[in-house]
Amino acid sequence: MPTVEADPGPFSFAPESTALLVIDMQRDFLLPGGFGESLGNDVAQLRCTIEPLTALLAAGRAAGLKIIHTREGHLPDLSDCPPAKLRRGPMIGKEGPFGRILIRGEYGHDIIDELRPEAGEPVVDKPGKGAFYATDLSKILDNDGIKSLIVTGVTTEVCVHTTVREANDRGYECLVIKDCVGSYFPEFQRVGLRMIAAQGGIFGWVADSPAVIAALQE
Ligand code: TIU
Repeated sequence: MPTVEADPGPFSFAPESTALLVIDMQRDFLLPGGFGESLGNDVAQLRCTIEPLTALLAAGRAAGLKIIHTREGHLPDLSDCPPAKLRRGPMIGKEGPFGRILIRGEYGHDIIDELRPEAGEPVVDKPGKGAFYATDLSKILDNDGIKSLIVTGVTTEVCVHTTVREANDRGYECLVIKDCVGSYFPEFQRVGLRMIAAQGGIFGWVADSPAVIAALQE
């Protein structure tokens, strides 16, 4: 069984029951000139994940891992966007540089070209930060007998954390890949990763992508 050197200890996984989860690698969050940058964020903090994630995706596909992508966003009429979210994110649904911000079907809502899903890879549209809330993710994982998740994407302390915390509660073993998750805030990236593996791996493990790729190629 592939085993990865991880924090707080070795992470072993069976490829046939492991999914590689790619969270919200969307143009609205990652493209220069996009929504994320318009809020004053430095998208370079997220874009540094693209290259390692491209390599990890290739290795995951070659090893036969199930690949699942997610996108955060809402219906065009915003009927699935809680008023409380809209109050603190009044730009959601407004016309942005890449179409209506975080609206399904818009150019900015879709996944960046470098990490385009391949045919047959599920793309889970989610209205919230977590990938389980109001989605079919749990059914998709159950139907394929998935027990372990290798988790990547953005942002570390928001959508990645929410998803991993719930996945852990649901009984999945989660390995978060530190160079394949990104935060606009270096401090949150550092502390967000520490939180996962602290206390003996309170809700997961943390490793870097070269260690996972090496384990997949063993
Ligand atoms: N995908 C995700 O993390 N959505 C966010 O809104 N993240 C922020 O950090 N804003």
